Amino acid sequence: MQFTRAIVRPPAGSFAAGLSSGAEGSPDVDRAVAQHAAYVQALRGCGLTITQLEPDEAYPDSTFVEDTAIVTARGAILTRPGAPSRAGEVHSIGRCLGNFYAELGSIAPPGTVDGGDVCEADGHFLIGISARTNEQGARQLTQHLRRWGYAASVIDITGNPTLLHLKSGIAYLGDGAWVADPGVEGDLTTKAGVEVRDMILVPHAEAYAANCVRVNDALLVPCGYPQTSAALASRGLRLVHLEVSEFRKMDGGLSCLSLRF
Ligand code: CIR
Repeated sequence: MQFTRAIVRPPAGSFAAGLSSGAEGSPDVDRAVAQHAAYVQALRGCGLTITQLEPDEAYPDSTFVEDTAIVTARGAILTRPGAPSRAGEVHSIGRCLGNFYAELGSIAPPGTVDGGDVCEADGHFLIGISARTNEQGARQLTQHLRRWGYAASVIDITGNPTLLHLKSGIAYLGDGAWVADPGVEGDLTTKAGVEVRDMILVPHAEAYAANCVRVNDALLVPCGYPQTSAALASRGLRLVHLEVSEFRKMDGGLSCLSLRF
């Protein structure tokens, strides 16, 4: 699918107070802001028009805009994030999306959904059940998506505690090609009901590189994962390497920094 727009929000001064599994230390906020600026520049280089929201000090995780909405060619749904500290992030995203979508769906309690758990592959949406997205949320999201004529299926990643979100472990590259963490690959291939023509498995030491993002003719990939990069380059994709070390420290990656549509 061809994207024309992205919504982003630079990290706020409070960024280091966000949620983190904490294994990699505290992020440097100035460096995160610089990495974010380079990310936005890369999106512009892919032909996208950028809507940049103001940093929001009240929500340290609010730079991870992907978790707050599911945006599709046929409609958008505000999520109900699984982490209580992030619940309020959806209000400003809703106001912004109102400029682009006539009507916004929503997820009602007790359902929870984080956008990082939702991966689209040519009109088929995979929804991860995780510590953030629950069965009720996945069911509600599926109803919205089916109403718009999309397919949806669920992958349970709760047995993979190293993955915060489904998209921490898989990315769709287009044309039936996937990048996946070996822990998710089995379910993706056998249970998800999507076409798998090519599968690039990330080595254990490069698990973080499973979160890459196809944007039009380019694939955004994190710096520092040479085996995965070589495998992706061998498929003829135009790779754009981006440094996201400070976002990794907060358990985030390339996909979560934008809403693309
Ligand atoms: C969180 O724990 O919610 C944030 N620190 C990281 C969210 C990353 N989002 C994503 O991968 N979609």
